[in-house]
Amino acid sequence: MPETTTVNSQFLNDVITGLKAEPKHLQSKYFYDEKGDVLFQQIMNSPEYYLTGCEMDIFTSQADALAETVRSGGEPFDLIELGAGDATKSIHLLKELLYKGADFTYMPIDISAHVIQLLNDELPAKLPGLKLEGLNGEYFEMLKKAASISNRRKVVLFLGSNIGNMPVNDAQEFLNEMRRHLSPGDMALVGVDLKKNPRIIRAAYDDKQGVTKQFNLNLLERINREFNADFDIDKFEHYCSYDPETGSCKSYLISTSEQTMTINDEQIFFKKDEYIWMEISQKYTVNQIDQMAANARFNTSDHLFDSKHWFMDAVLVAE
Ligand code: AVJ
Repeated sequence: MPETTTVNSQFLNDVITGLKAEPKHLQSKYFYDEKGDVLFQQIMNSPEYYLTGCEMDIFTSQADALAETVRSGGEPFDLIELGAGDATKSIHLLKELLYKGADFTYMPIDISAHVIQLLNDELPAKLPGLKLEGLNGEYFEMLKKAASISNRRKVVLFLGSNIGNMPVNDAQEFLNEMRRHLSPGDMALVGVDLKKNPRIIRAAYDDKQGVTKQFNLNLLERINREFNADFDIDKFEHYCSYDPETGSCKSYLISTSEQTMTINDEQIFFKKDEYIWMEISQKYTVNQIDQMAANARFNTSDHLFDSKHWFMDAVLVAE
């Protein structure tokens, strides 16, 4: 299939560019192959990883208020979710909107065709009456497509602290870009992990069972599997840092000895203790997000918090 080839060669290019760079880095968006999906599920179920539970708390205990905010006024609208996954959180909102008789179409966008297929197959049975239009592709391309399908008011969900997977400047640019695809009055609900006790944050990305370590190592294994490369997984250890000043939490894989690996006829040399930067999970303050939203021409109309105030869903309205 030509599409798979394009996707794979992009992946291969990114891997080789990243490994030849100084310092070395890989992109966390490639964590999510079949095995990576399973490992991420395990992370979400680990006692240390609080993010999912916190946002679930917001979506269950404030479902009513959230649904009222989202349907504001009652005109028909499109509910577009970026990176829908299995929709375990949004399903509570969908249920509440249906219960209130809101007129909306749920449009999950995901880069994984498999994810869209599953939602298409399973959601309508779970939620009778739901209008569903799954879009398989890149976020902003599909946002454009959504706009070409309908001209109704849009509500965009970008949950789970996915915005944290970008450095602050890129996150700002992401909000700017999202705003360009929206019209005044359109809404975005953005899930943000907040700055908190540094030990709690570090523990979430360095769980005792070592699932996060496996999650990171799986990307090396994936590269071995898909490109016939020869990473020696046993010669890398996982390290994670959190800087309370900047709010950036970063994951690394560190080479425990001098070694050389080969991918696609390229030799990649590692010094002992040389690292590959794998992922950023940026944490924010409420004010920071308000400021970034304002920079992107959004008004923050509401902040929803979990009971511990560890996580926030910010309600942004396009100016
Ligand atoms: C899916 C990007 C929100 O950064 O918290 C979890 C991914 N990485 N543990 C996060 C992740 C390591 C997660 N996001």
